Amino acid sequence: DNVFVDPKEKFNVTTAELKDMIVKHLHVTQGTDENKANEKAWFNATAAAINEVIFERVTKTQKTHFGQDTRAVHYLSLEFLMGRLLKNNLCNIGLMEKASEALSELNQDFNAIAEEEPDLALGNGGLGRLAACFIDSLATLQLPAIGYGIHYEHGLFHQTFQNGRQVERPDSWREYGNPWEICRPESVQEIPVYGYVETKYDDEGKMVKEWHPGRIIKGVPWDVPIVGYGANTVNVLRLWESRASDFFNWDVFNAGGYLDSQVENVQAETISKVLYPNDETAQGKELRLIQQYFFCACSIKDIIRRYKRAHGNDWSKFVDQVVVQLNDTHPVVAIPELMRILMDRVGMEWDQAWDICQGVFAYTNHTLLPEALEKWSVALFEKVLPRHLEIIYEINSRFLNGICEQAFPGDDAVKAKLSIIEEGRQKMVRMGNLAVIGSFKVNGVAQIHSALVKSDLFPEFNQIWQDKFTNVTNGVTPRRWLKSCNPSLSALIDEYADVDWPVNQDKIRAIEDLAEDAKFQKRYMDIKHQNKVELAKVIKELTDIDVDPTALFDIQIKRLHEYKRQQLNLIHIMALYRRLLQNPDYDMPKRVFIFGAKAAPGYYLAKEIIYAINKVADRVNNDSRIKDKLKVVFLPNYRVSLAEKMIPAADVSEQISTAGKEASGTGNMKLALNGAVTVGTLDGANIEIAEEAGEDNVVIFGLTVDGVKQLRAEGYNPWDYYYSNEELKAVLDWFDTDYFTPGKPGELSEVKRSLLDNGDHYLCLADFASYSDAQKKIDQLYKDKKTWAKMAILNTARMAKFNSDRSIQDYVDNIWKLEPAKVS
Ligand code: 26Q
Repeated sequence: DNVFVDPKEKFNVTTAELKDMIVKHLHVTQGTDENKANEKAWFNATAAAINEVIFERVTKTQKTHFGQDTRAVHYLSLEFLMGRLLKNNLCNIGLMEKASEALSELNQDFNAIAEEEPDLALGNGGLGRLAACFIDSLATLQLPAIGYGIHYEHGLFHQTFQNGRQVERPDSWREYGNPWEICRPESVQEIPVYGYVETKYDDEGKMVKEWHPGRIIKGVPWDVPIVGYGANTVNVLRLWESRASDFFNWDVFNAGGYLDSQVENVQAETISKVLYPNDETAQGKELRLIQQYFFCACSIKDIIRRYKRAHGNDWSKFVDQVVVQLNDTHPVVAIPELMRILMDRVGMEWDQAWDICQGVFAYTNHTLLPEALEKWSVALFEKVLPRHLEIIYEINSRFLNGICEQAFPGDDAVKAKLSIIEEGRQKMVRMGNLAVIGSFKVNGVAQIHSALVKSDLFPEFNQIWQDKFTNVTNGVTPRRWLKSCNPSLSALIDEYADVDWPVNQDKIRAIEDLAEDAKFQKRYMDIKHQNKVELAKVIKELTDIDVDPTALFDIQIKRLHEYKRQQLNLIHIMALYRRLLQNPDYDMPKRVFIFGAKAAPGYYLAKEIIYAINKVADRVNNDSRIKDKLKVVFLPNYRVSLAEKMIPAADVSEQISTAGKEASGTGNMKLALNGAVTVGTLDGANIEIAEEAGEDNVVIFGLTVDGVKQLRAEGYNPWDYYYSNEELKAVLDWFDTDYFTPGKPGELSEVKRSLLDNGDHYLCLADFASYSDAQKKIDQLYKDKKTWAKMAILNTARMAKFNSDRSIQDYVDNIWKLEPAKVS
């Protein structure tokens, strides 16, 4: 039953046939020919050719799911950070080699053509990329699933550096069309916003609520096919685009007010115009609330439409057929929206509607940072969604007077804490509390994080509902993050592991036995070296910096955030630089520190840290005294497609967040899988990575979660560390000089200030000495080539736990209760 079919065996398309298909599309879809076509046209024609196979499978999959009336998961997320799709789709349908052959026989460079594709950057970072890995795994595991999100016109901004400072430019990923999406006009939805609520009484004297919306927005769905590995199941990602409603404003238009009617169009289209570039900080912006509601309302209507097609007005099976996973609190307004539809449209009583809601929604928490917990002012909510606010009040009062009163009789302090409404000068709606009260399961994303969700974030809710809180450790898809981004290492693994390792990742354990085999070590490290040569070329192209591929490549790639502590990495680099200046024979292997990170445009200190890294890089890279022993590279515009080039070339993976702050991390998993040794704190999934890889194959440093709590309780004073560590003091004082910004002393002082005057919130100084020792240990290990190769190999061999297929199977077993559906 579970016989694995190598994707390569799946479609018996020959290279010659594929060539004909590509050329045909050059003619009929691109309106050009083999002689005239540029690389963009070749890319589009190649995509169109493989879409012949893919869209066939979309239809088959949907027919199967409808025919078998399967239960399905609906993954609601404001973000899907998909990256490029050409190679991934080719990999998953097993046509990678043939497509590459076909194009080279047509005298085209396959890699150059793949580079033409813009990233689908419809997300900020970890949370958005997790959603992308999850829908890949859902399709691979042949599970009935649909991803719902927003069809942003502009994804995450494009980053450049001007004089070392971040400059943002808009990202226009579909300016010239996108071959992977199809519009579904037959499934358009109309979404109300604004207006007021009228209370009425029907014939039987029952109170009914009628929402008179101020505006109607049209939601247009675009479907992106999600090809499972082996292409048995091809699910879809459905992205909603906002438009002005057709029937609105014809009066104004006909009365000659053409321009006035355009204002409404512009406002409606603004909703899906741009992705908010913040992560981990929620600002209460009206447009953001409308974005959230718009896509939730479209998605809930779509779910109900599909359910009704199978079950008509019989609502009794809804909770058996539908589960909705909420990716953080961002889509939580879906809960009151479903209540509204069930009561105001279907005519259900409260209890029945509430039972359905509680049977349908589950919520994933991705952060404990207080600034990231979403709150909306009651006044704003009332203006945009007046009926939803009423429903939220009702949910709240039933909870406080019912379950909460039973659990904590008369305890007003607990009630104030658990209330969905925060009282104060500005009343606020707490989306986290609504999410917990309205969901049947709440999960964190790594063991330690889930434990902290229970003990620190929602302890009273955990007391009320012990079975509600659970853990699902994150994962990443080995198809994109090993097979397709690191083809040489994959080919080596193919020789020793069964062909099905991309789905049964524990098969890679086969190379454990070879970890100390000199020949295998050489082959493994030769591949690593070749990947570093390739990355060195990219570095040269993007920054004009020359780096030596025999040097240790040390990589920190993630959003720029104080808690992720790129500034700790920076002060350690400065300490190394100082050691080399003081002692040119200072014993360390050549090292290249490589960064990739975007800062939220409004995050002042994050941008100062980027500037400081760039300025230190300038000085260090051009200082002949240190003889290239140290290089610092900040690659601009970090994104999925750049990650795919950096990760296979990493020797060291920097995972150095303050303990208790990084919910999980997923870059840590990708880097370890590709043989990088983690330098990390005991935070998020680092803990589980260390367990799996083995304590000897990672380098752990710094305070633990308990250590952090204890230090804070004692009263943390960064000045103590400044005065007691001569090197640390010298490095911090360097920020105030003009050493890195000639003629402009003090340009980097903000970084120092945040670490001293402003209290060093993330304990960089407390962890500095331990971090520096960890790096010395890395230096020693790297010098011993055999030991290093063994560590790298064992990291690759032992990462099976972090396959997102395992994460999805955990969701299926503990939360979703889904069955796979075989598509013939
Ligand atoms: C909220 C309100 C308004 C505007 C923006 C936001 C917003 C957007 C994105 C808040 C947070 C995010 C993103 C959070 C995120 O990426 N969290 C990361 O999730 C990963 C997947 O679970 C974890 O591995 C990381 O540890 C966590 O930081």
